[in-house]
Order: sequence, then structure tokens, then C-alpha cells
Amino acid sequence: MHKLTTLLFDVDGTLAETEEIHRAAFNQAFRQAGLDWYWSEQMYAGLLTVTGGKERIRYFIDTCLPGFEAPMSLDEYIAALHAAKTDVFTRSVAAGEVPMRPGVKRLLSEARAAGLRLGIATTTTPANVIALLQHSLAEDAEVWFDVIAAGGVVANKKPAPDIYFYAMEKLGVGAGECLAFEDSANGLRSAQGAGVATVVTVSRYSRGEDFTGAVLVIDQLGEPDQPFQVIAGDAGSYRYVCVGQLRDLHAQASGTASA
Ligand code: XBP
Ligand code: MG
Repeated sequence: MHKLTTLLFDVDGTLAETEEIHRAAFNQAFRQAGLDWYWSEQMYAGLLTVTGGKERIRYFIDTCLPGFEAPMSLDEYIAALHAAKTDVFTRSVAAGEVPMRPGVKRLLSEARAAGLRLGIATTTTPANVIALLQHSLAEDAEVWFDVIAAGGVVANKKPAPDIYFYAMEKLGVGAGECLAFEDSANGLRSAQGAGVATVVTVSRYSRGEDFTGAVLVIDQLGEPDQPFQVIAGDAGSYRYVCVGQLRDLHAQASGTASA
């Protein structure tokens, strides 16, 4: 039996509702580059099946602009567009446009006080994570996490399990000691592929996705005065996610009594 020692958090859609900020940043980067490309909400919802901003731009070009000729190698051109997009995104975060989702700050603080270790496992670019932690969580929030596994540190992005294996290796923990938090089916598949039991907090762009196998699916982590809605799974008598519930869910997932 493993004791719960570590919580692993996705970023986009889990710590904060960032995808609309990402979409606006992509569109601004396209304008800045003199392109007439525009990603509507509907188009972006489809493009989100591809994780990774550079990969998403390439997929867009391959599927929507087959004849497109870049003024340089396509890799360089996409990298330059994505760098401009990241700059726009981090400025928006620094301007305070992206609050943490309900319950995130409270649960992170409770978990630290309870001696649980925290890690991040995300597809997004490291600069985005740092900006979000510093400007939307706490100035020193970077040190709250024993590992920040992000972006291109692994070869294969979600739904591949690589980023979770990477994070656990850096932490020196096994999957049995962890619980993950995700918002999307791609993210859930990634954590499951690494053997990590996962709580899903459904986000703006992930409603209706397939969350089979999640230990609990809720609309948010919740607060004492803002209870979560259960979408799937057994939340017991809890009405907002707390460390006690996480121990119970972890025990449920490992088929043992909570420790
Ligand atoms: C979600 C993603 C990211 C973002 C954009 O990441 O797929 O690619 O949409 O960020 P998460 P970048 O795993 O946190 O849900 O442009 O920096 O890739
Ligand atoms: Mg996500």
C-alpha cells in the first residue's frame, strides 16, 4: 500500500482557465506577423485536440492551408510565431488577466501545510507557467512546487505519459504515491498512461470529453462557500476538495483504506 505523498497538477484549464488567453495570444501573434489567420472559439475547440502550441500551428497549416509557403523553413517560421504568441500570453498574465480557478490556491496551501509535495506536469511553455504562478498565485509560488515539468522537456506531449513519468522521476516517487489533477481527456490519458490516479476538473473547452477512469470528475475544486458539482464518481460527503478527500480518493484508487 502506498501513502499519498504527492499531488501533480496540470496547468491549462486546471490551475486556471487559460485557453481563451492562449487563443487571443495566437490571434494577436498572427496579426503581428501580417497574417489573416483567425482562430475562432469553434475552430480552437477542434485545434485543442492537438496539444502543444507549435504542434497546433503546424496542424492548422497542414489541414487548413496546404499550399502555404513560409518565408523561411516552416519549423523556424512556426517557432517564431509561437515565440511571439508566448510573449503576448505572458504579458496578459502579468497584466492580471488570469485568476486561479476556484479552490486552487486554497488546496495548494492546504496540501503544503499537510506535508504533501507538489509538482506540475504540463504541455505549455515553461515561461507561461512561471508567469502564471508569479502573477496569479503568489510571488514565491515557483518554490511551492518540487518539480515544474513543462513544454518540450519530453519528446512526446499529452496524451503520451512522458511528462508524468518525467515529473515523477525528478521527484523520485512512484505513481502509487501520487494523485493528478487534469481538465482534459488528453491530460487524463497522459496521467493514466503513467499509472497515476486522476481527479478531473472540467474546464471551458473540455466539457463533454471522455473522462473514463478518472477517480472523480467535478466542475471545479470548489470552496467552502462554493461547492463543486459532481459529474462522475463518488465524492462522499465532501462539497469542496480538501486533503482529507484526496486521501480517501487515493485509497479508493489503490483499493485500500485511507491513511
Ligand atoms: C495545454 C496545451 C498547451 C496550451 C498552449 O497544456 O495543450 O499547448 O494550449 O500552450 P496543459 P503552448 O497540459 O497545461 O493542459 O502554446 O505554450 O504550448
Ligand atoms: Mg489542461
